[in-house]
Amino acid sequence: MNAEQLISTAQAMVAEGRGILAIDESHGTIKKRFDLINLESNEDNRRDYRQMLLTTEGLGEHISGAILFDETLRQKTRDGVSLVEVMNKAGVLPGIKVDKGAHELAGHPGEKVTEGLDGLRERLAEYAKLGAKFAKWRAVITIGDGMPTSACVEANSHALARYAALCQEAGIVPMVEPEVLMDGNHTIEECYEVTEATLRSLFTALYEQNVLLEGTILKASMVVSGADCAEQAPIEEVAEATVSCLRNAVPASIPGIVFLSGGQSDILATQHLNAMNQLGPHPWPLSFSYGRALQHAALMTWGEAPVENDKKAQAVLAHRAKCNGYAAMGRYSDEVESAK
Ligand code: 5MM
Repeated sequence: MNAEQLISTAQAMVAEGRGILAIDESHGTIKKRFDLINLESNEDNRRDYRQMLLTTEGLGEHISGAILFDETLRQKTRDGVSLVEVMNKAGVLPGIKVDKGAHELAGHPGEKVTEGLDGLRERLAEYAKLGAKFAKWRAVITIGDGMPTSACVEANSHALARYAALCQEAGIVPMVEPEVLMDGNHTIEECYEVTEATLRSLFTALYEQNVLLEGTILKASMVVSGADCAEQAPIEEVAEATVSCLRNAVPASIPGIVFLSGGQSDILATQHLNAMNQLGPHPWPLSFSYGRALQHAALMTWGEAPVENDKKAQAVLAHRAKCNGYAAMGRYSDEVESAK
């Protein structure tokens, strides 16, 4: 493990005003996204779409890295240039999703554990050769009747920590993502409690597995009201609760925290990030690693005329990236949003 290299990659991922583009949808998820634009999910269409995103002019200005799915890391543009090369030229670090998805946790109906540790050492060695600089593993925690159980939280933390240690051994920065799902009618207070317990469990596991925190990025969910909760906490409350929860559970040695959007609208995800940064300074940079909240509008534009609309969709992506880049500095405003 080269600690210096891990630390400098991790710091580059959360450089000022920059964040991560999450385009690591597995085949099942990208099919759901393409269904929205009535497009078949086949290898060429997935390449065309992701090529469009990654060849956006000036992408590196507000995007420090992009998380890819295995297929994309190996793909080439229609002109035969590897997408990894395209990213390197744009100053966008290549990342790779290495988990094998969340599966039913035996003995715990309704709860999931993320799989993918078997053979991970060998897969990481190959990904490093293919140019991956960071990796991502997502665990999902559900809030519900009697959930989460400590068995579920601990099983997921243990897997995240084992994955993180293997990444660092391979010279790859681990992005650890314990996502507390927004699904359900729970209150923001319940979300706070579960998120804090999940983070405490995760950092205990990372410590036990000898993971270098300075070379690790946390991908966190925000502390929000459940999607079906009658009372939705306003932006300021979400910002204060999320920051307070993180300050209580995340060591200051973590080089940065990036958020997932989890089903929030594009603009709300940007507003939440901005509000949190306006409460700073914080012990760590707070930035973004959005999937849907960065891609949705661009996907809709592209879907009207795939490939033909590349430039139009790229302008939409560049705009969302800029808005979130500003939010990562606490400088987002209505003027930034409407300046297209
Ligand atoms: C892009 O979506 C990612 C892949 O999910 P699947 O393995 O289920 O296909 C997902 O992990 C994503 O990186 C994060 O959840 C953030 O995405 P959102 O849309 O929540 O910002």
